[in-house]
Amino acid sequence: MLLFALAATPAAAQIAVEDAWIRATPPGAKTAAGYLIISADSADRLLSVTSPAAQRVETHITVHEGDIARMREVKGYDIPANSTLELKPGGAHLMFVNIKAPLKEGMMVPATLKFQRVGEFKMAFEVRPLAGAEHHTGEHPGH
Ligand SMILES: [Cu+2]
Repeated sequence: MLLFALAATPAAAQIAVEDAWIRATPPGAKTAAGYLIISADSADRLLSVTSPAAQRVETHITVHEGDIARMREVKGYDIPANSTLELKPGGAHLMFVNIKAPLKEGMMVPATLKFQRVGEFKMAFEVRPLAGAEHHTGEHPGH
């Protein structure tokens, strides 16, 4: 009876991930930005991310200094209990560094998220087109 009771105990903390995607890369690119939304029912911290598609994955934030947006590496992200952490274009993002092959639309890129509380969480990012809500090439008046 005791063993049965222990086995039936549900996991204490849960993490859910949605809308995980990576921007497709132009030829020769060494880095790619990844985005996702993480929900946690207990306070947790995303410590690090690894992926077989890149030499390393850094956790970045975007800091605005006047008109200039700069990326800065941070040591992971806190996720308060019953809340979501949203990594999105123009804000916090994952930076896949030294990618091993170009990322093309429709590919799935596996990754492992490491959390302080729930431990490792395996998931995959969908590669989406380069031209999206935010793109930096062409079409700017005055260029
Ligand atoms: Cu970055």
